Amino acid sequence: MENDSIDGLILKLHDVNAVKFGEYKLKTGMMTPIYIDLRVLVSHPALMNQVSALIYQRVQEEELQFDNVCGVPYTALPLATIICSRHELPMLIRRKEAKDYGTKRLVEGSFREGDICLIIEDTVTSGTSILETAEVLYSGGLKVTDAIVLMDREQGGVEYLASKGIKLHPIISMFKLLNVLLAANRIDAQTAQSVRKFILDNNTFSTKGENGNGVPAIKKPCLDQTMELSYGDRAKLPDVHPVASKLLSIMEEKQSNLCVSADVTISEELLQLADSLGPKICMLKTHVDILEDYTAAFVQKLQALAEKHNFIIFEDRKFADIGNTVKHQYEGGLYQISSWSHIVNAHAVPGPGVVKGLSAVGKPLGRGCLLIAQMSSQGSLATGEYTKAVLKMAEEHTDFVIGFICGSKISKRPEFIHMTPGVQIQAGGDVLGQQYTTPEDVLYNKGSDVIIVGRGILEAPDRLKAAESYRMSGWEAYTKRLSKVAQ
Ligand code: 5BU
Repeated sequence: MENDSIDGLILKLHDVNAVKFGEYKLKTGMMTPIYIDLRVLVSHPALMNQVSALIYQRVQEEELQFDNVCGVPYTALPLATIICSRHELPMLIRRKEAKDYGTKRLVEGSFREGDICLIIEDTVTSGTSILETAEVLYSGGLKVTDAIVLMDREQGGVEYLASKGIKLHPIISMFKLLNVLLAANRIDAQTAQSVRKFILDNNTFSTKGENGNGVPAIKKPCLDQTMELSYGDRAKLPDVHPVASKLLSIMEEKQSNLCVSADVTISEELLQLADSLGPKICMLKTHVDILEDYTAAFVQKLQALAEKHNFIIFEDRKFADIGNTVKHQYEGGLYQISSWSHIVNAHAVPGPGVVKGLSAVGKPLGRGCLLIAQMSSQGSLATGEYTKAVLKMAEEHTDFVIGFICGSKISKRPEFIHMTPGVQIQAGGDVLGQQYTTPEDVLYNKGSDVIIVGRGILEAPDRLKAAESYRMSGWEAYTKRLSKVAQ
């Protein structure tokens, strides 16, 4: 099915007020922040035709086999009528109440015992309306194998109907609808996020199962279905850490997901790099312990440049000791890292104490921390179960941990930022086990958020030109990813 036509339809449905945001009560009694009211469709004939055409297109794509068609009364009734009239398909009408005279039939139209009837519905929440109609059809001797719905609220209808032997084919899903409205600036990120949370928290099928209604409990909808937000939208999420929010806003504003790894050994050269590449980057990564001439005055100048060019400072210290020791390493010693670096990182090897120790120092200062979930070097032990344990540790410390150093996206929480080192324009490696992959691969295929580039820029004949080319390819890969996911 063409994406453009679905996107256009969603916007039109919003135009005619068939999609409303606020506080509404559903038929089930549940309060909802989004209400879909497709009853208004009958006042918009062009829209009626468009919806009917999309439903029929879906019937063809799925190669559905059936003998007659029934629209769930009342909203889907005219849709079924248009489809059946245009394609000369036999239609059935389900009565809501049997007449008390004449035939007393609940299903109008002619059919034979064992005929398969395709059900058409406008909106599905739990799937009970479709089942009610199916049960009336069953009592008349018909069979139901498939149903098509224009709008699926993704609250368990598909699973519930599947458990009853009916395959539901949705045309528009709730997450798709939110994506399109958000991309067109019809709603803001907060609204989209609160609706998304509501949908995930209110799966009628999984809760029914717990209540012993004979419906097996299943997991909530898979988070893979969640929408991909832009950096700017993620910066505004209610639960995002202030440092993550700042970084994401910078990325959006400067159209840059490039972090330069300023691995030079003379402080003046580092400052020059920061000043010249500052406009191209969202973040500057340092290893201050490789500087030959570190001074407190140097970090003051670096902070001033971070202000001037609006970038975040990340000292790649990789803390990896017990909580009490990392506290001292972070706060004290020669470098007093916590006083100037917005972000630091840590290995999870010591257990949660390392995060707790760093957090005791960094949290009051409003700093953030990345956990090293994977490494770019060959033979790294940070893989598989270890990576999963790091993810869990991060989820338990979201007041301080803002994301990961990793090779690919490991968490679906949009509040976490994924950063990947080992990036060059051409894949390859160095003699000491560093492994490189390309900006396109990291951002588009692997779903990471930030590319960390050192020698790819530092060893280029023109560092500024190289930085601009990494910035551009990183941004292009990210925008391509956003448009891919808006499906
Ligand atoms: P390169 O010159 O682009 O290879 O530099 C990569 C930088 O990222 C360098 O400072 C490393 O210390 C850092 N790094 C990395 O390469 N791989 C990792 O897994 C981690 C950090 Br963690």
